[in-house]
Amino acid sequence: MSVTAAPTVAEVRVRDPELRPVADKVLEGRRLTFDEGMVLYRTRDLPAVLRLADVVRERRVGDKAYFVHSLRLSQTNVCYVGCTFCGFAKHFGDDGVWDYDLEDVWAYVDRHYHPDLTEVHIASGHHPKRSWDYYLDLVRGLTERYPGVQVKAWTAAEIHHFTKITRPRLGYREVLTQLKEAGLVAMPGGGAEIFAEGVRRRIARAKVTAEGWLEVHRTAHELDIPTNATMLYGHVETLQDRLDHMDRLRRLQDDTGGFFSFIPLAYQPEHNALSAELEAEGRRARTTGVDDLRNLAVARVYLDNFPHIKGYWIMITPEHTQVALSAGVSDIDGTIKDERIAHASGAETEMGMTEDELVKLIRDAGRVPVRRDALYRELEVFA
Ligand code: V47
Repeated sequence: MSVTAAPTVAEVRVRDPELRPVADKVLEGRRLTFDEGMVLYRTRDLPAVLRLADVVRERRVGDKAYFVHSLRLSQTNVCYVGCTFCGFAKHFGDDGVWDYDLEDVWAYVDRHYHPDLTEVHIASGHHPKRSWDYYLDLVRGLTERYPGVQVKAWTAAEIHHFTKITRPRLGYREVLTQLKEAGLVAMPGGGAEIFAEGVRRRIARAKVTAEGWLEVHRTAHELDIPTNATMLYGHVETLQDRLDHMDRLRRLQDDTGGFFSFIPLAYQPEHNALSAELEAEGRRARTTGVDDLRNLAVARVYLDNFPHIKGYWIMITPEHTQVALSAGVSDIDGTIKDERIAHASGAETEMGMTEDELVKLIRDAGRVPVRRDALYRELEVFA
């Protein structure tokens, strides 16, 4: 299939008559309505949905698939927000709690440092006692100590928390401006969970609201801080909730163009209150491979203004991520090295992968691996 010549519906073999007009629109490069997006979720013709997503992916990036030399840093797991899906948060005095001073942060990065390290991705808990200066010093210190390493930090939920600890109280714009002046280069997409109010109230009642999350990202984009967006799925949300989530992101992206990638996060159902609640109801929430693939494919087709859909191998396994490279995914995150959040909720994948493993994973899927930085600039093409 060539990158320029648009395949026809016949060429992508659409068997479901309800999907045909939707497929026509996708192949013509036209935007889908909400109802048409729902057809992608509902149809039994999953192979056609995956092929459509692959066409959209190929039109955007050709044969390339991206990864980054990254390090995850969670400077603390102290958090009192109480999201029910989370197995990561601890309270002071709990077993397994950690709370790094700046010296501990430098020691952590030194321990995991690699000459190709490009991005430190920071996400953590809402710590009730750390001062605002601590966070600025953390970004400044990383930027000064590790030249060439970009700081991608914190989630919109944490940015919202920072506005509450500043005295006098700062707004999103001031908090982000000061972080940017300290060296912040980009922001991760965590904390979005599911925007739909009913579900958000059940799983993340005390967290930043959907509107707040979107406002933080809008403000970041206005300040030229690019960001990502996530969606936590596979728990108590409906398929409409998932598409509604994507729809709100698509509208914000129309306004700002500041998102790089969309990352569906498959719910990890161990050691958290939500999994216990569901078990008490006689339910067990765990996404299947087909659910993961369809979800990524729907995202690729529906989010027509997002440069990349990211397959997060930590949560959906490297094997499914590899298959997802033929279902809309053009980015597989990175080496990561020390992932704590998904593993606290039972993820069974490794804590990190080597560059060689990522390159092989991409090559074996028939794609050309490209090592990128946090701003998606190409650093190395593994031809
Ligand atoms: O903010 C917490 C989610 C996020 C669970 O921007 C859970 O490049 C599933 O945001 N099951 C952290 N998810 C991860 C994250 C991320 C990952 C990869 C790439 C990027 C990026 C961002 O994980 C949290 C929360 O939304 N999370 N607990 C759980 N049990």
